Amino acid sequence: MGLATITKEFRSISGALGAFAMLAATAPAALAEQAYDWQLGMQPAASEVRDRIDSLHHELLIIITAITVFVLALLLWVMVRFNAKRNPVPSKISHNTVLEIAWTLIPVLVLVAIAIPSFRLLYFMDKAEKAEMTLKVTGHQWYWSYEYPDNGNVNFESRIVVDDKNEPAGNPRLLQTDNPVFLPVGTTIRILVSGTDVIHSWFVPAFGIQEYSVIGRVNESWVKIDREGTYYGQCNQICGLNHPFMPIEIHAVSKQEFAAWVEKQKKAAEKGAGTAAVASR
Ligand SMILES: [Cu+2]
Repeated sequence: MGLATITKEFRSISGALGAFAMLAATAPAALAEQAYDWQLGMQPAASEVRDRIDSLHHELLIIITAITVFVLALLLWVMVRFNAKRNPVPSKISHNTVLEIAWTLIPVLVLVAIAIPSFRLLYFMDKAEKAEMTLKVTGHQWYWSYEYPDNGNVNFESRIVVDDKNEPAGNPRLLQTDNPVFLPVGTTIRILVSGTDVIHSWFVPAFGIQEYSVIGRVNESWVKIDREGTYYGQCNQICGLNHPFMPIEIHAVSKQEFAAWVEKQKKAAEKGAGTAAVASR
């Protein structure tokens, strides 16, 4: 490969990288709460739990990179310095107490250094401190149902909106539901997850929540949503035929808007013989 070819290669690679960076930077803001084409990295965080998950991820990435580089350097050193040509008479030493203690103790210390922030995060995610309201989520084959025990027991089923050619362009495919979940921002919300048939999993990446919905059990999680917007999630436990078709759509709104939505749901429930399966779009 001549110098000119290398320069040309480099130019095309850096051009592609530049285009890629621009693509990432100009990803439509409206789609920020869901995955988009050619996405790199994770969805932006919308809760403190997810912020902390991201921080731990970054810390681990640094540790992993350092270890990988160190091991690679050792391997290269051995290959170059101690190959059969340069080192024809190999050493017969088979023990070195200091070295053996070091390569046992250092990995233990690295694991402890990882375990401390990891457990701290695990307990932070575990339960809401002083929850202001509760959302109960139930997984079914193949849809979700929701209950708001602290808000007049509003409850409804939420099913996928299948592809509709009349939908305005830009609406996310296979992520929309007929009855989106409404939640207030800036509110500590306890989330209880259960199931009725097989194991599902309520997964909302932007909130950092992935909770199994298990029959006869109630799993707990929580969220305090940072900002208004529409957030999407999916069942991420293989649960059967229509596993990919039970999306989660959450509209995070202001406390006032949420209160208004609750009132609307309650009124509709009174009219509709006690069941509040109200289309809210
Ligand atoms: Cu499922």
